[in-house]
Amino acid sequence: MGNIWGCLAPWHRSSLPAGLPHCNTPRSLLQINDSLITTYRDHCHNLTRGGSVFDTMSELFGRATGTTRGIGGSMHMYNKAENFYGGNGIVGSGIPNGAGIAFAHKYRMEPNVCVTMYGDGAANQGQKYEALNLAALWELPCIFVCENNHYGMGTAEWRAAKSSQFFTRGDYIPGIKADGMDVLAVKQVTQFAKQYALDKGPIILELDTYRYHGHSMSDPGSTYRTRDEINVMRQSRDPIDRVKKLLLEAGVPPEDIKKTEKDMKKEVDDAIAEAKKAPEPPLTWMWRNVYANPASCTLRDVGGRYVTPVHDSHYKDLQQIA
Ligand SMILES: Cc1ncc(C[n+]2csc(CCOP(=O)(O)OP(=O)(O)O)c2C)c(N)n1
Ligand SMILES: [Mg+2]
Repeated sequence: MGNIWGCLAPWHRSSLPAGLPHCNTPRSLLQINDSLITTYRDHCHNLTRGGSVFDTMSELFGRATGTTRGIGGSMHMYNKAENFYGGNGIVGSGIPNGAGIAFAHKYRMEPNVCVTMYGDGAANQGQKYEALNLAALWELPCIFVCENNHYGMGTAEWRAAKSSQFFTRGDYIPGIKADGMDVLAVKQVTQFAKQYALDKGPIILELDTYRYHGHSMSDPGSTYRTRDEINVMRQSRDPIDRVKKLLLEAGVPPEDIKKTEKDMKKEVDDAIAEAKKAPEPPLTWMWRNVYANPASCTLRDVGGRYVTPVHDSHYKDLQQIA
């Protein structure tokens, strides 16, 4: 933990609705040209948009080899080349941004949608309703995905939301509720939603999932629910166990599944070991991506000193480490 910069959004096994972000064919499934924007729980999304376990772990450890070169941290992973717009620490802020990205797709007459994800806690925010209004008014190709894991920060959905039927809370925007722990259900509902969004405009998907852990390091996750509830969820709904069961039923040999699991654990362990050895970003990168043209201004730092930030083109060392 001591190695990780910023707030750790735990890499929950079930926090990303199974099956959503990466499908290549046919065209009605999500493609890499379809945009994705999400909450601060962005680690798995990064993996589905060109990221590796190594660059994800590097980012968590604040290393220069990270997805955002070690200066973004847990909640700020992006990949512009793969149309992944983050990753954002501000709850709900991805919702209007997602509507904006969908606007860009429509404006450029691209056959693509923007998948815009938010949590059940964020679903009560005012900015969501402004974004839904414009998305509906302009028939933007946006799939709004409410990742309903039933809990917010130190609280439960029933304490925070008058209605927890999040798929109905788009008023004039239609919604579907699906089991977010069922990879095939998510695939199917996403396929439908993409076609709908392209033909008619925005749609809401509420994907029912579950958060095994507390919200973050300061939330033990046990003050607003029982341990029994968590155990029952793990035993009956875990998305990975369900896929395993499906594979076994389809005749995949158990030893093949075991080998895959072993290989994946090794890949993660190796990536962690490598990431820990990687260099930290140099201090000169501090101002990168903060100002479009930082050389043209002078800044006063917290110590009252005046500094002139260096322009991005001076960061030759970036290429050396990248
Ligand atoms: C605008 C804003 N308000 C408050 C916070 C603090 N905060 C971080 S996460 C969170 C709860 C979000 O719950 P939910 O949307 O359900 O997401 P989950 O953690 O369940 O994935 C809060 C209140 C924040 N980051 N941004
Ligand atoms: Mg939640």
